[in-house]
Amino acid sequence: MELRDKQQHYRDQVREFAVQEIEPLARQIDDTGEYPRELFDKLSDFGLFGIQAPVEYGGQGLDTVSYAIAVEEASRVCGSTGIMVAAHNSLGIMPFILFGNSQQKEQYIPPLASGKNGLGSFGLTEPGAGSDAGATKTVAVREDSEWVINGNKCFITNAGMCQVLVITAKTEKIPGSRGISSFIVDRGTPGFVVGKKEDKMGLRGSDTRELAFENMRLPQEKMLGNEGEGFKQFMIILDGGRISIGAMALGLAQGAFDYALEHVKTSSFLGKPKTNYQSYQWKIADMYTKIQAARHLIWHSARLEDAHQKIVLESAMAKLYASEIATECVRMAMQIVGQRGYLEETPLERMYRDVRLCEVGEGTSEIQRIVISRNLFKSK
Ligand code: COS
Repeated sequence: MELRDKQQHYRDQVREFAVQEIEPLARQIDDTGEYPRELFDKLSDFGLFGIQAPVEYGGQGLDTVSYAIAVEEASRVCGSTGIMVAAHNSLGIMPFILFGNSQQKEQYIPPLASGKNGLGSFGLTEPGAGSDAGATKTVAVREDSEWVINGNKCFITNAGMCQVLVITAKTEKIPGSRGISSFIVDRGTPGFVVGKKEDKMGLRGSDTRELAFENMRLPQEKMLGNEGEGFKQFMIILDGGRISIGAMALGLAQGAFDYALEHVKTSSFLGKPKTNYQSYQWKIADMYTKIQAARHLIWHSARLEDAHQKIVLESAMAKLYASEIATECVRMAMQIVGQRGYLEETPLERMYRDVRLCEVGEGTSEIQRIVISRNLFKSK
């Protein structure tokens, strides 16, 4: 699948930036669980916090294919950076781009696109409403001209670094997903409590937290879109988010593959180059084929999105396939490299932990299969 010249040029630029600036700090980020401020500022200067935000709001105004490329390249060297960039762009800013009124766009997109004052975040998941996103228990009750919000959210990416986030809350007592609305919550709003950072298996430099809303009062102008539209808005956002997590999985798979390929090309076994052995040849061939197939699915979804076509089916397939082959490829790379891949001195053990999120985060593989099969059952 060919890239346009501009996309190819962007890919080269992001790769160079990722290799020079992000990769040398990837292990430190994983070890400490802290994201260095200096590197964060470099991501901001490079424009990675406003990839698809319109130029008039201070963003890069790039297409979805370029966005997927940026997430892939960042994740190829550092999963924590990949998910931070992915969650911010697709979940943090996109609700404002797609559903904000002009005042909300003007107020929120420029600072989010720069990232200098913090990131954007997305509060959908709750302790009792993960895969069943419509089971939201957070409630917003109207009192005079304000909404009083109570509830909890969990597994919220970038929560500790966010300047603003969009959340869902039930505004009407209608069962199921209808009656859910979206609200904009600024950091520092009284009653908005950010919990402690979660201690995760992988992606340790990415900031994941619980949130609580305790009699948090918001004026009507903090509602995003119309009352009752929250669930559909979030489903549309997640369609795009699936391209991002697919791209993140792809980057991790490509990073592991590159490491394994280099190992095979430069090592020998029983006095012969490893490239001579079918055992290595087949593993390398299988990995590369699957990685390319995943890239095709991701870029195809991204192109459909750029053409304003529906991507529900395609993005679910892209995320499902990329996540599953990425887990397989990282495991295969470790098998190729042997015990050295199990040591912290190689990136493989980190990738092995990082990649596991892709099959369980932003919609499990099982959820993707539900979305795919529902689409097939209803189509003629
Ligand atoms: N785009 C636009 N509208 C959509 C949509 C989409 N992708 N998906 C659903 N909708 C609409 C439906 O058309 C329906 O509209 P009407 O009420 O007008 O008929 C409404 O939303 C409800 O849809 P549905 O009945 O399919 O909702 P369900 O509760 O059955 O949804 C799944 C079930 C599992 C698909 C949904 O809860 C889901 O995607 N869960 C995963 C959530 C997730 O990924 N969480 C991780 C977040 S981490 S940031």
